Amino acid sequence: MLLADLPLSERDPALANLIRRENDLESSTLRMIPSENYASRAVQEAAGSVLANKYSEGYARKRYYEGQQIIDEVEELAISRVKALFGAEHVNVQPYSGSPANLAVYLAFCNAGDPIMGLSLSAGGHLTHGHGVSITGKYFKSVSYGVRRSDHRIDMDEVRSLAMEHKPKLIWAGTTAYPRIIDWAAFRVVADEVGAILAADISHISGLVVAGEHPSPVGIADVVTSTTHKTFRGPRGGMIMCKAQYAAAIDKAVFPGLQGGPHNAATAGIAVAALEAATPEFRQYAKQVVANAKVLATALGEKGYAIVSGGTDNHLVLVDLTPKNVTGKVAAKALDKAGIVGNYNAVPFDTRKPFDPSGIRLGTPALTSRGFGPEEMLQVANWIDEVLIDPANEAVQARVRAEVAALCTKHPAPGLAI
Ligand code: DSN
Repeated sequence: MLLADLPLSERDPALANLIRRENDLESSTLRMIPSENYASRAVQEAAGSVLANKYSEGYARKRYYEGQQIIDEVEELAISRVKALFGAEHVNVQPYSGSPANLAVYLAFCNAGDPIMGLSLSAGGHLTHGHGVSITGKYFKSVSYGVRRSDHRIDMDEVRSLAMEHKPKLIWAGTTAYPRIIDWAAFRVVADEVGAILAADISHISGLVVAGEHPSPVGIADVVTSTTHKTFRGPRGGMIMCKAQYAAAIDKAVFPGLQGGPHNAATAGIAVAALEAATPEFRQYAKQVVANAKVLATALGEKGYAIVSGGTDNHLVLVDLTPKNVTGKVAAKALDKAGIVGNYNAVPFDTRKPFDPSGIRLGTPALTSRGFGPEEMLQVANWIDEVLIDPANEAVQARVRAEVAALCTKHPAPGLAI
């Protein structure tokens, strides 16, 4: 047998073993990072397929390389499914992920030095929405808006007054750590008032948008970006939807502006994810993601945790641990030892540093994908509390980890090897 035909377990046992261990970790722990999920076996098969062998700079029917008979069909299938799902006029499925998708938006609409606006990272925005350490904060004149101190909602009065003052070319509406509904129409009004392009980044919530669990910005925003692996439950990847009038600018910005050949296997995975997202099962999953997050927020609130914004409308809960006298990093590490995997996160108006902030961010997409409902979420809230009451208590962490693993056995994670 040729070396190239050997299975991974024989060709590279060390790496195969690492993958098996990651599989076991994902199987036996509660994955509560809100941006993570379990892609289906079909999505993984497509995303790990022979399509990755092919180079295909350009777009379907207009490529710079030959041999595109199949690739063109793959890309057209992904585009047509995503278009139908979101009701988008134009779709580009080539961005490598969310950050390149967002960079393509800048390239399509802005010049270096132009003013742009986005939600600050500390209030729940994303690095690529103009944060100072990101290229988007260095190459553009970035103006950040925040949330209100009183209720942690995006302050549309501030958005408007900053927009009137700075006249941004581009306004981002989109979040990574914001538990509430985004009012796309209110952003549209401000963007129109100052003549700005409105870009909605729905990376975290695209699965909820598809299912009608969060209002859609498609048709309101000029351009909509998303990753494909979060609530949408596809492969690692990105996509951009836009009004027809911006199609050429967006396509040109993605290729040749920013990227080379698209990752065709990822494109295939997006096509599969879009097929899956059109099913009643997916709608039920998305509904349960939100219901589970509400149960978790309420249960933790009742145990004395400060829940940012007082609750949640989406897939995540941002917990301010200040009343519990434990820091975000200490909490996240203690929970990780107990098999509950989240991430430490700044809370609005945090007085602590980003590397050890006051909060943790917990999401329900992956737990919901493995079939958790309200009963399991109450159990999860109890475990979180048991661990955080004494985050140095390794005996409690070990006991909870064993109980977590037992519950996980009852709810096998989809898409994993047994
Ligand atoms: N890393 C993602 C998240 O966790 O929200 C954002 O890109």
